[in-house]
Order: sequence, then structure tokens, then C-alpha cells
Amino acid sequence: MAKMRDLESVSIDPQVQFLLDKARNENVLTAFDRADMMNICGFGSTGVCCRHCLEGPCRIAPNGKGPQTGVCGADVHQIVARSFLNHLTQGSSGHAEHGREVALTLLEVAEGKAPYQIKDVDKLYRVAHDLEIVTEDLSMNEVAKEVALKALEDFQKQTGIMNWVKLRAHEDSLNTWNKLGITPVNAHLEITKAVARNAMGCDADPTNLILGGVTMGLIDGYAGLHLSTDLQDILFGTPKAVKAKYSMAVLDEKKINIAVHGHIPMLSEKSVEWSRRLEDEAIKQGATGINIVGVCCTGNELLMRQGVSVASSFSSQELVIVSGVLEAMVVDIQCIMPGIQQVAECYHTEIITTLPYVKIAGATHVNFEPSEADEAAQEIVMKAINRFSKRDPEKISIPDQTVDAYAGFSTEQIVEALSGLNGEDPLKPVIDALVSGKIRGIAALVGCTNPREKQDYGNTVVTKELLKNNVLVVSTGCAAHSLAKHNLMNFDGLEYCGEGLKEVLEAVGNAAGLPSLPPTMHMGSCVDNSRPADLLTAIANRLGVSMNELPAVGSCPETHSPKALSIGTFFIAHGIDVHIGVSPQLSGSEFVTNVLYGDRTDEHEVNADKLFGGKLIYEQDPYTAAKLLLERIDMKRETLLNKL
Ligand code: CUV
Ligand code: SF4
Repeated sequence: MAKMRDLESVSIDPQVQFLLDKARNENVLTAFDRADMMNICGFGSTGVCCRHCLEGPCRIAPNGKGPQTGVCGADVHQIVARSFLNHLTQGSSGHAEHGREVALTLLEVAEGKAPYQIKDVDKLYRVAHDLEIVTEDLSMNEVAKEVALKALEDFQKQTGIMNWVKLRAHEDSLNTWNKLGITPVNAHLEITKAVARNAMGCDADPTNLILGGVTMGLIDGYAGLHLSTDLQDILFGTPKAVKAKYSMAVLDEKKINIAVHGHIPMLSEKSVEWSRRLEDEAIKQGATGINIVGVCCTGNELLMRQGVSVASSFSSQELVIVSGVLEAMVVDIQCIMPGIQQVAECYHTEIITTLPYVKIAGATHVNFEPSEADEAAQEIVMKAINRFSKRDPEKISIPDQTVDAYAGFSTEQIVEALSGLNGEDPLKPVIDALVSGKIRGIAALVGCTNPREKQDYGNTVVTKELLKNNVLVVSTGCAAHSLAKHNLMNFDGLEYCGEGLKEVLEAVGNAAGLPSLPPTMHMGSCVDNSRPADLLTAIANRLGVSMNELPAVGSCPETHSPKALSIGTFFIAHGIDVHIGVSPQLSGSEFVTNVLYGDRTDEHEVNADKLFGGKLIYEQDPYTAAKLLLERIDMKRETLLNKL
């Protein structure tokens, strides 16, 4: 038996430590302990193992020991570049599917076939206008239908460029991609092409493969992030500032607890609605009501729009069940550990899967189609209510301290808050602060938590270091969970901010009727990484510069997901540096790491920094990472200030 890490090394969150201790005492295995039992493979972890065909598997040993090519002749650089492209394809296809599902839902809603209402009519018309849809003679539903059809074109058209790229990309970035011939035509075409070129006997040029990976980043960014955010805002409303609660303590012993987990808000929005409508049924069972809690990105979606409390990020998802008070965990897609089912079998929790292509053996399946959303959500909530009586009182134990967090900072909300200071030109206060140095730069703290990493440590350390140095920080995904739980989204966290930054946050907050803005701003789920991208695009346009000239960075200290790699690549394609704190499994090829990590001053002929103006920074230590990010911020600041 492998030696398990002590609780303090697993997470810096005492509630997660508490529940992990409980799990261990009850002999329940969770991801943190499975991570300790799994020996990391030296080949796979450096990207040098290839399983692309039946001549293999082949692997290239380091230092010239053993064969240096696979059976087909692929060398280590080709193999590593293909593994990277593989990850990016997987990541972007997840987000593209998300976008497509939302587009189909909007179409069904427009045609009166799905029981949702268009919540943000203004945004619908704004998006329609930007897509050059003539709306004069159309009803609202007809406009929605046209928008949905334009979105679906991004999965169908065979020539030209994607509508959402035209709609959202900064012109200079688009010019760069056009010159390189990597601008995407449609998401499905590009994903299929990426899979095809990656097969044995196809693309064998590592640089070309990496550029193919950049196209995957763009698919993620436009068919995934931007398209999903736009259509979700139209359907469910554009988020506005909300105050909510975080931590495992949001579970309520007296209520029926339902965790919604996954990514796509169609199901979770309906679950919230039906949990309100079925409150009486819960009371009949002896509970005082129904408590919906969020896990992972579905948690972020509900938090942003409905102020629903958030229980857990990715790595501790199984521990929500270990509390002994969770009646059901309802899941849709992505980041759902199969392990939840094994853990649920040790308690009374019912795991409910909802999509025909995401099932878990042993779990209950309730099929969810937007057109039958009410029936499915009602069935799911009733199942949870009926589980309440099956609780084992011996196994109940929940931590008891929740943390307040402000969230709901869509780009629209940030601009609205800023217009309190300067209605004519809302971005001016930010730009003045950037120029004066009160704000040194802007960072998006994004990505996940990973059971191999000390939970919340990397995310919070990088953030605190940046805040201390007056960097304005926005956040999404499970990284936002880390920041929220550790007071970085409420006013207590202002103590971590440098003086200049604090002054700006207070001024903007005051103008919006608050004591301050929170130290970091929660912009939503992973697909909502479109929001920081939008904010940066707006700032670049206002300054009349390219995105790659902004003192802006992304940081992803604790990720586990290939989706984070494809989102990161989307930002790098704009020339925004991205830090990753977990190995991206590329170290087996010096060529590939040179292309991705290399600097503009390097001799290496082609690299991302030279092509796009931004690079990937791999650094495990969060303090060093923050230092490296600040160096890049300062470099770009200097050039920018000279230009203005
Ligand atoms: Ni999409 S990708 S663990 S849920 S942020 Fe959370 Fe966010 Fe990473 Fe997954
Ligand atoms: Fe081996 Fe080449 Fe097949 Fe990969 S594609 S498994 S390197 S023969």
C-alpha cells in the first residue's frame, strides 16, 4: 500500500481535510488517495509514448538509450507534438460540443419547442446586429432563430471563416492567423482534420502539428467559449454582481441536498427551478426544503446567474458525498470523476447521469433533452427527495463555516460598474490606472484543481503575489473556487492588494454603491474565459493596440484538464502569455518545448512568442511563476507606454 499524503499536503482547505479524514476513516477511497497509489509513468509524463497505431505502442527513451524512432520512423519531436495536438483536440471538442448543445437549445426555444425563455433580449439583439442579421421585420423568436442558425453554421460551413471569429476576434490577431493559414472554417471540420492529421502516416512536421494545435485553441475559443457565453447569456441572462456562499459547509443537514455537477446550464437551471417548485414534497419527507449546491463549472454558471452556493471544485468532488447528507449528485458532461459512483455506493447518495453519451455504470440515468426539460428535472428532484429517508445518521458530518464571495462579473457588469466613474468612456479609468501604474497589469487566474496537487495552494499563492504587485486579477473555473474559499472574492481579501490596486478597486466599487470591488473578480465558468478575452479586446481596441501589446497574462496553476491547454492556446494565439503549473507532458522534446516556451530573443527560428507575441510558461512553483509573469507584464508595459 502506498503511503498517503498527510491531510495538510492534500489541500489547504480545512474542510476538505476534514472530509478526506472522514473518508479515510470510513475506508472510502477518493481521488487524492488514488493519486498517491498511482505511479507516474516516465514515458507518458514526458509525451514520448505513442499509441497511434497497431505497429506500436512505441516509446522513445531519453538520452539516446534505445531506439530513437517508432516503428513507422516517427521521432520524439513528432511524437510529442502529436500528443500535444491530441490534448488540444480533446479539450476543444469538449467546449465545441458545449457550444453546439446551447445553439441547438436556442433554436428549439426560438421555435417554441423547449420550455425556456429568452432572458436577455438586449443581448440577443446586440449579437444579431453584430452578426449582420437584419432584424427589422422579424419577431424576437425569429431573431433568436437566425442567431441560432448562424451559430450552427460554425459547425457546418465549408468555406470562409467562422462567424464567431469574425464577431469576436481582434482584427490584428485575425490577421496573424490568416497569414499563418490557421483560421478555422468550422468546428467539426477542424476537429476532424486534427484527428486525421494526427494519425500514423499523416502530418509529421512538429511545427505544423503545433500550428494545427493553435487552430484547436481557436475552435475552443470561438465555437466553445465565445459562442457558449453569448448564447447562454441570451437564454439565461447576462450575469450581474451577486453575493453567494462557498465551501463544503453550504450543505444543509436539515434540507434535501442536491449537487449539480458538470458544465451545461440547461439542466442545472431547470433543476433549480424544480427544486423551488417541489419544496412542499421535501417538507412532506421531513426536510425543511431543498438545497441546490454547485460543483465545478455548473456551480459557476448557477452562481453567476442565480447566486446558488458552491460546494466544491474538481479535485474534492467526491468529498461532497462523504458528508453523508447529499441525496443526489446530478451530472451532465465533463470533469465528472467516475469515482463518484464508487463513493456514492458507500453512502445513500444517488448519482444521476443525464446525457445519452455520458453514462456511469451503476448510476441512475434520467435522459435530459431540452424539449423535455421540465419532465426530466422534476423526475430528478423527486428522486433526490425520495432518498432523504435513506440517510445513515452515523455517517453524517458537515463542516460549518461558509465563506462569502461576490461573483457575477460579466464584462457587461464590469463596464457598467466602471461607467459609474466615467459614463462617457467607461474604460478610461482602467486605462488611466494602467498608464499611471496603479494597476501594473491584468491577469486571468483560471483552470482547475488537480488531486495530485495541494488543492488551492498554487491558485491562491499566484493570486496573492500578483495582487500584492498591483495586478488586477479576474478568475474563472475551479480556480475561482480556490480564490473564493480563501477570502479573495470578499472584502477581507483586500488586505492582499497593493496600494494602487486597492485604490482603484475602492473607487470603482464606491461608484457602484459598494465599499469596494472584491480583490479578484469572478467572471464565471471555463467557457466564460470568453469574458476576460472580451475585456482585453475592448481595452486593446480602446488603446488602438494589438492584444499582444497588453500587459496581460493568464495563469493556470493547478489544472488537470486538456481543456485548460486548449483555452491556454487560445490566449497564446492572441499573444497573451499563459502560465501552467502542472506538467503539460511535453518535456520529451526540446524542439516542442522551444516552440512553446521559447522567448522572442531566442535563436530558435520559429516560436510562439515570435509568431503571436505570447508564450507558454511552465513553472510548478507558484512564487517563481508569479515572478515570471510580472517580468513579462513589465516587459509589455514598457513597450506599450513608449508607444502611447
Ligand atoms: Ni470547466 S475544466 S475542473 S469544471 S475548471 Fe473545474 Fe471547469 Fe477545470 Fe473542469
Ligand atoms: Fe509507433 Fe509510429 Fe504507430 Fe506511433 S504511429 S505507435 S510511433 S508506429
